[in-house]
Amino acid sequence: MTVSHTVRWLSGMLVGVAFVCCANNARGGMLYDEAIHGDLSGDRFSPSVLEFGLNENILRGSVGPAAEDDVFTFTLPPETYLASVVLLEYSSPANTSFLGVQHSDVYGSSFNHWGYVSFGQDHLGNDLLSSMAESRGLFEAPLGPGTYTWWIDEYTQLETYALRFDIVPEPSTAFMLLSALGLLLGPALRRRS
Ligand SMILES: [Ca+2]
Ligand SMILES: [Ca+2]
Repeated sequence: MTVSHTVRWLSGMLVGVAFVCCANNARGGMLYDEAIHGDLSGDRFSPSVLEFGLNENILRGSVGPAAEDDVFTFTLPPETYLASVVLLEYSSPANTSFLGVQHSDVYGSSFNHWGYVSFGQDHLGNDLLSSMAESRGLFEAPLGPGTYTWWIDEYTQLETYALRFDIVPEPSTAFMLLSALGLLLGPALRRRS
């Protein structure tokens, strides 16, 4: 293959890569704010279904006192993973709240968690997902494709919170694209040098 053929082939590949990237960006992250979109379900067996997308998904709401909990579920499609869950905002007189996760479309048990974390002001700006993974050692962060249900609870006091769920393409996808570009660019650059 001549250099000109290689360059034309590379151009076609770049267009393809750009198309894939744009398509992925089109499924961008979302904002769910209870003040705008309504209270999330408090039923562990009928959670609110959220359509999270790639990039940053922000969830803002409140729980407690009494039995006001928030339970929601979302599905990570193939070739995506949940990289982190960052606490952006938090306010509660108790300063101790609970976030649990189940690898399921419901939260079947209120005491047998797949992963969990107790969090408060000290966790602002921190990734909670790694602590949840370490809590029982049943999974590792990041989370891969699948359906996960989350439960936010505050025992006695009003709690307001904002969480950011960071969803990104699987490393293998980006790695394969970069590897393909490297294989294409390598011979072309060597011939031109
Ligand atoms: Ca709520
Ligand atoms: Ca609720």
